[in-house]
Amino acid sequence: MRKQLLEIFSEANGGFVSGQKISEELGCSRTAIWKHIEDLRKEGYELEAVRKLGYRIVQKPDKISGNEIQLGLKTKTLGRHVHFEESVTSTQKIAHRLAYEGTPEGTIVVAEEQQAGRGRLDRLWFSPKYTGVWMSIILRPSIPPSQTPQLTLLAAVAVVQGIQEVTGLEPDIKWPNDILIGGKKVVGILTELQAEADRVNSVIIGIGINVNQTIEQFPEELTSIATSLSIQQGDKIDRALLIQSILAKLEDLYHNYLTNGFKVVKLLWESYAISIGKQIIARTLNGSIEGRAIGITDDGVLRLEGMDGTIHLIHSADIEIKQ
Ligand code: BT5
Repeated sequence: MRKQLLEIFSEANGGFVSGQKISEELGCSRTAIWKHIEDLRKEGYELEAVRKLGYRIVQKPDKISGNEIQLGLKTKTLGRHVHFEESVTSTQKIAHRLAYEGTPEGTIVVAEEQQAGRGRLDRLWFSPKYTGVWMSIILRPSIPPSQTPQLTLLAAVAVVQGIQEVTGLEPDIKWPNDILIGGKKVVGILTELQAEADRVNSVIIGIGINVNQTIEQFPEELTSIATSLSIQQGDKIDRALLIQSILAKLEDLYHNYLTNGFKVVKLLWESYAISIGKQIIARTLNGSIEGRAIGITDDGVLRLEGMDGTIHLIHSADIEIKQ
């Protein structure tokens, strides 16, 4: 009932909907409607009620929910199953469990807060309440495990395009998984696998986006390296809309990738990448290599030309771009 009511308001696009129309469409009494309206108010919706005109939504709550994400979603599979929670340790952890239990491809896990959000190599990802997008997406592509790093790059392209569409900002990608604005990190992507030796069961793409934090809301150790979309754009950003836009871009790219391979993704990725052509230091688990980033291979591996002209293939590293 609540979902139907929100759909009616969503169709009205901010305009008034009469009590009579609502009661006809929902098949319930005016008193029942009034109760649902009160429930929406308690959830943080600001509703205006005017005699003879009816009700309209003035402001949605600064919260996201499974409903908010699904209303107006333009995808066929991504986000059609939403597992939403207010507070979790990590959305990745839940997504792993759901993937293992056989949840359909495209299921997403979204939380308002992560108490132990994770980055790569067990690093922490700061994920405070009501301000960001903390989301894990479950895909089940028929590709060998060696090709899954391509999906990290694919996800980065989709996130950049979603951010561009919703905010007008123009983010950069730093190989492999960071999205930056003005040199500061605004998004981190973590791709994890459930696989056998030669077969992928599921790929879990974790996306963390700083959306509405103010600079004061970041812990001190992050203030010089991190930023949020709203700091950059100057306005509050609708997180549900951002999720919808990213899912739509991701679905398009993913289908294109499954049909035509990595080529299109590679071209798009290169057009957003800031590290290519620059002097960089790649810090890997086996030590650091300094040189010029000259591109990525068809598998999404970074090609780095060392000081002595040797070409190194970097599969996993932290990159520092030298000025
Ligand atoms: C990443 O790791 O950038 C991947 C982050 C993925 C987070 C998402 S949120 C949804 C899903 N559920 C999870 O539990 N995780 C995924 P890495 O490249 O290792 O970067 C981690 C480093 O970024 C930390 O060591 C900090 O220096 C910095 N950092 C931590 N929180 C940050 C934040 N909110 N914004 C910017 N930088 C941050």
